[in-house]
Amino acid sequence: MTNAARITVHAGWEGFGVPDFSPACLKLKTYLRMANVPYTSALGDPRKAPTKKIPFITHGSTAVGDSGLIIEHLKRTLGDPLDARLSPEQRALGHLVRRTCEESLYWPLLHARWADDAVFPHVAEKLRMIMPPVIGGLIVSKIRKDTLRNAWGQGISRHTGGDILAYGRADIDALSVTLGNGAYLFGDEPSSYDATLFGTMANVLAFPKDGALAEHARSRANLVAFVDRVKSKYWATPDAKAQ
Ligand SMILES: N[C@@H](CCC(=O)N[C@@H](CS)C(=O)NCC(=O)O)C(=O)O
Repeated sequence: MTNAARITVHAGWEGFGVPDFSPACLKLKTYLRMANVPYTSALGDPRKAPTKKIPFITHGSTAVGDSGLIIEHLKRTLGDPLDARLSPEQRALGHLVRRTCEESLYWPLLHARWADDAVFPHVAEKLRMIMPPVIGGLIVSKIRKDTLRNAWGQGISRHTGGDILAYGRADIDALSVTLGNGAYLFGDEPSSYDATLFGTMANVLAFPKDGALAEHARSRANLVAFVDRVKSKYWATPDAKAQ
């Protein structure tokens, strides 16, 4: 795929053994790698993003936010090397996989990272890396408060820890059965939906590593092998940093 205008991905960054510890950011960067689209990456500040969330991209003079909308934009402007071959049934199943990752399993993962007082300091430490030195701690506390308010609004944190875990485990099991024994969701070549599955599952497995959600994910050998496969094929090199 050729690309005249430069693409900068404003996203998260490496941490906890994953190339980007934001599932949506890791999905987008993996999509770009799978589609063979060159990009550089920059630390993403949600406050500067079109949707106030990361990732967002600048592509020439155009800025686009939201990993799903960005991928649609890339397909429109650069072509669709990964998904063009998929049947309507595969697209429908891929869509359900994507929604399960992003709208369902996202929440137990968020809860595991942000709600537990023993786990959150590790997240805070990573966030502090892009914060101003003196007031950075206060900003991180505010982000945590807002995130936990969102988790309450969505409903996940109104449940017991056991129920939240059961909710996440059920999603992991469904993803494992859907993936089956193939290399990727739809055969030997990846689709955009594999990028999504990787963005989520690599993060579930990575952090919190000792948590019950990761422990359950480790028991699903095909998901573990899938994450290893995508990592070794598409993440042999780190991101080139934007100047
Ligand atoms: N639907 C969005 C979700 C992106 C998202 O949840 N981004 C998080 C980081 S993982 C974020 O920017 N959070 C900052 C905030 O909510 O203020 C996408 O796929 O891009």
